[in-house]
Amino acid sequence: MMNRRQLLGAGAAGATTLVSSRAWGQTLNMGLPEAAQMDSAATQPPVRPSSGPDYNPVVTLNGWTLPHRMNNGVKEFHLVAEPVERELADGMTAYLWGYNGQSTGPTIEAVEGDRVRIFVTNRLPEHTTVHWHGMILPSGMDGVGGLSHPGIPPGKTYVYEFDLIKSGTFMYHPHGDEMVQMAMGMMGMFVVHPRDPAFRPVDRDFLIMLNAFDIDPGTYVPRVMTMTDFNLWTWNSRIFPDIDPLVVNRGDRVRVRVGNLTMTNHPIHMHGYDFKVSCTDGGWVPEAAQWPEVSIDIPVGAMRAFDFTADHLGDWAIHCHKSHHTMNAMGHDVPTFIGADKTALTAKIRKHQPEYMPMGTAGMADMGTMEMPLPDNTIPMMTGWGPHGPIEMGGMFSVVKVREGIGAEDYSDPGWYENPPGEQAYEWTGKLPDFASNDSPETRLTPRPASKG
Ligand SMILES: [Cu+2]
Repeated sequence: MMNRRQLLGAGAAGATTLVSSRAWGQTLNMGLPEAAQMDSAATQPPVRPSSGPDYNPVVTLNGWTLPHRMNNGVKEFHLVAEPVERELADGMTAYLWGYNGQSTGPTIEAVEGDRVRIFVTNRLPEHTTVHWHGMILPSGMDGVGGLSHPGIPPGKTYVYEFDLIKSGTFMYHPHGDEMVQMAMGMMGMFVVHPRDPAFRPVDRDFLIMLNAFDIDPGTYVPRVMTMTDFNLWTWNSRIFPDIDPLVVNRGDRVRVRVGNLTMTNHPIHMHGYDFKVSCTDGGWVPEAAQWPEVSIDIPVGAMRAFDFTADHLGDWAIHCHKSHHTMNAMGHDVPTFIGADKTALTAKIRKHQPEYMPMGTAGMADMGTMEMPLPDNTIPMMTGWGPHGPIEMGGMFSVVKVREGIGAEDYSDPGWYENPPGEQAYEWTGKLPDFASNDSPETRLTPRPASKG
């Protein structure tokens, strides 16, 4: 007579060939895998594979990779959908919904050909599902609540199980009360590495999920009914100046994978380089079909990965090219005062409000240096200090830091780049300094053509 464990095992065995029901019964029914938790918004080091095919793991900016366990040849993961507190930047925390302690959720990494079993426990106050965006899988595993399977009720755990038949960059998010749950921060990325480690290998592989929130200054919970007028544009639920830099050793092959689960497109622009789109969430782009770009538009509900070789030393901005998306918590119904003379008005207002500051008549750059008292739990619209002054950015902005001598596993911030003599814009004071005619190969990317004559 079989006990309950053996019966469960017998049901799940299906067509697999096993030595004895007792042996696999013990391994198959291990109970729920541990649900790892993360309490930090710091970028966690990449997790090298401990078994199976080798691959170069990804680095999720201000994120982490979900651990797995092997169970009878199946990679098992445990996602927990739950309310989380996420530090968007120093001085601003949001009350979101996410996975395993964070929003965005942890990155799932596996290998083409793997079978994965993903336990999803719902600790939200309403049902949820997980849709595996871009994956080719059985219809009933697709995670559309009501269509693929019933919603996962609060307190319950569902199991998704499927084979990873192709490599690439995919995403996961709820497909039940989707508008609310995604506005609350529920999303993550799912990277399937090629089975052949020699297929388009890179040395550094960064992941960015574009997301957005509408959180009034001084409050903690996003407005979930906002459609387009978000005030916080985030990468992996993080805003500049606290998005970590992309640290790269000179000469590295680098890939940046960018997913977009916001409600608008984001043209991601990287300075100092040109690059090519190597992969979409539909698959790898054949090399003959790639063309050079310096900005790539990431459409809504899509992923684009681009590759480049890090030949050029320096601190290179990488950001969304929609200028409103590199601002933090700003209001959009503010009048424009460019060119207006507020002198007389200022005198009148100051009779009643002595601290009044006239703003905006000469542009808004003074916002970058001003230290006005702010409500609790917000950060300035334009902020961040570089080696040469205020950077006046926010939101979707970071820096690619290319240096000599960065160790293979080192992602720590190397500080600011020091421009060599002759390689930094300078003030004209009436005559050119000596370095202006310096022909040293270190200070020129291309040698000056020999003069004719
Ligand atoms: Cu944008």
